[in-house]
Amino acid sequence: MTSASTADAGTTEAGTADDRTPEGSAGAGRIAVITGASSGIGAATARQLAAAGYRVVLTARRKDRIEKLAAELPHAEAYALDVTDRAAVDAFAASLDRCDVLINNAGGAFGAEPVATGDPEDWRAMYDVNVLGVLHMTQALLPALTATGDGTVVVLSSTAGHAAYEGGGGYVAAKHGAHVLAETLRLELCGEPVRVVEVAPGMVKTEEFATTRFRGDVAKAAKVYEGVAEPLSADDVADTIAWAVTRPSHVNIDLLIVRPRAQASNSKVHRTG
Ligand code: 8X3
Repeated sequence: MTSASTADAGTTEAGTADDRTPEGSAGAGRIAVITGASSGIGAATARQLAAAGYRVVLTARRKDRIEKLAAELPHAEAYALDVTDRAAVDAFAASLDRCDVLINNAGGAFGAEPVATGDPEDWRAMYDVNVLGVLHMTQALLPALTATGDGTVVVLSSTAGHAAYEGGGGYVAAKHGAHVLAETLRLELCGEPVRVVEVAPGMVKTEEFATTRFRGDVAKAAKVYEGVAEPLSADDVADTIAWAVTRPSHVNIDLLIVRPRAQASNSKVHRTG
């Protein structure tokens, strides 16, 4: 068990319901840390890894949300954490007894302006959370991941990390950064007992992604998914993450690009109506 409950004042532990038996056994005795676990893909991944038998450590800035989710899951803990705060990340890492899997999910898009008019502060914030957040968590947990003899780092990039699109701006730039971070890390860790997996989702309809990007403009956010019969759900993406993580240790799924059938590229989407 992690020692999250005994760490600093920012720490909370909730819902270690040891009387509930997880459905799966792939993760038995293993600990998975998930960033951005308060909603969307992060929360869905926490549910699926918990179902696979992992003890999950949910991290996010919104303590109330991760505490609530942790209380619903078997063997789950919540730890309030901002991945852009290096000192806080280091304190978190020091509170763990072990870490087998790190899911770098925290991220997001702020704004959809063209490059000519994008706000540099938005660009900075996106670089901070989508790239430096991954760097902080990975650097801090790499010793623990290596020590297990079978560690896995997952980087949630995006199709925005593989192709540019108008209005993608700082998000496209930051996700390209996350993509090459994963690629570089995989090269550098070759020979070490740590896999590096990148999952790059396309159009995923979550409660927050587009609304955050459009600064709370719900109508604009809804337009993103307008006429698309079945955008991906957070569960669809979590399913691919859980699959990649639960492959045998010697199998490294380098990169999964996951889109809905109706989306052939970032700019080619089939819409009806
Ligand atoms: C989200 C995919 O197309 O909005 O990461 O950039 S997209």
